Amino acid sequence: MEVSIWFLAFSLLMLGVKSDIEGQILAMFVFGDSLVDPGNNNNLNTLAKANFYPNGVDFPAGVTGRFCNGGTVADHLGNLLGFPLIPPFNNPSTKGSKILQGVNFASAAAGILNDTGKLFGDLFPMDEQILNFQKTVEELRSLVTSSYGGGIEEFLGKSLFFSCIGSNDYINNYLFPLSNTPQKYTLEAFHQLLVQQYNRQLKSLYNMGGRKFLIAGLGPLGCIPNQIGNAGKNISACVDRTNEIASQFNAKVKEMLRELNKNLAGAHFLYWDVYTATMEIIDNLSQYGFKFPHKACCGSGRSKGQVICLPLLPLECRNRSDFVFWDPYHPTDAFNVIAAKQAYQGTLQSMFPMNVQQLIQL
Ligand SMILES: *[C@@H]1O[C@H](CO)[C@@H](O)[C@H](O)[C@H]1NC(C)=O
Ligand SMILES: *[C@@H]1O[C@H](CO)[C@@H](O)[C@H](O)[C@H]1NC(C)=O
Ligand SMILES: *[C@@H]1O[C@H](CO)[C@@H](O)[C@H](O)[C@H]1NC(C)=O
Ligand SMILES: CC(=O)N[C@H]1CO[C@H](CO)[C@@H](O)[C@@H]1O
Repeated sequence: MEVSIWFLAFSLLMLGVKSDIEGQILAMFVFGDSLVDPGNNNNLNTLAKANFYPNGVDFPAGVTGRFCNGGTVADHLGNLLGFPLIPPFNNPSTKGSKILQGVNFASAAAGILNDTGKLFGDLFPMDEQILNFQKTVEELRSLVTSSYGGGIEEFLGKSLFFSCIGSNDYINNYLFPLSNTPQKYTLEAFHQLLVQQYNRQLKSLYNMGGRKFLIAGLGPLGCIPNQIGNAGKNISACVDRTNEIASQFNAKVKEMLRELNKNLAGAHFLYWDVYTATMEIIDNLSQYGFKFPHKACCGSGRSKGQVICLPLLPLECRNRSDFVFWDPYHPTDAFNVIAAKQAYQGTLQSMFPMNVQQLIQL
């Protein structure tokens, strides 16, 4: 009897230790486009890069290739999870112990489709980001055994997979001026093509060991200065048609993730409703500390949305945190701080009420 009480106490103690370990997230792997690219395009032959001032003007690490005055939403989310900056895959120094807390594969101009963004030059489309992840897993295999103790499967199962992709498939493909994609696909068929490819891509990340996924839906693409400046009739309002297109895609992604959650054992895919969260901020601007919802801080032309942020342009906006948008396509550091906090501890959406903080406890 005494023995079993001790055994019980010992077991509870072990459970306590185990659940502490289970509450940890060991690494973060990031996939996506320029919204989360930390400089993977710097050494590629492409126009889609941001490794020049005034990008990074408010970033401790300075100019890095991030399309932002400060940190991306992946940087701020990583910070909340206790990670240092997750290094870019396409950098010779990203190797050895530096990859033990994760790697960022995101590439500016990239989309779900291989063709998306090609008009700007070289890039890593989602399929190639996944191939690059596979290379990282091979490198991690022996590192993980010697430093973490557990196997690679356990390690990946306790990692966060963050994906933020799809905007370019619309903005720089289907909706791009003179694009021939609309001749090949109806809008509905194009949404379906993207969601079917994305489904295959997420499944392959699951098959390689991913279990905890944060999947960002598209933001209100009709509200970016690029759309307002070029396609908007009213510079004080978002472009409804572009917003509708983003919403249609999001609804299909959400449904697709619901299926993955049902069909893939042990998988947790959180759908992050970035669209609603961003509209909430735009509609209640001052409550979030912003003054300008529709025009970019750095850029030129109508709504500062027609010409990208370039070193030659004077940086007129001294208070970057007054702006939702840094340049014609990307939000400011101030916005990314709010968004990351929301992913970490807020309500991501009403359907499956769980946030990243809860996901990592599973
Ligand atoms: C996209 O390109 C990659 C790498 O070149 C290739 O492996 C993959 O099969 C392509 N995807 C599709 C859907 O064709
Ligand atoms: C432009 O949009 C704003 C905000 O929705 C609205 O208040 C204003 O009436 C619109 N102006 C025109 C000319 O439609
Ligand atoms: C920047 O913001 C601060 C505080 O909100 C304000 O005092 C200052 O006048 C602003 N500067 C400019 C150039 O807008
Ligand atoms: C936080 C907050 O005040 N949100 C408000 C934003 O605006 C909408 C529509 O005006 C309100 O319904 C929210 O309560």
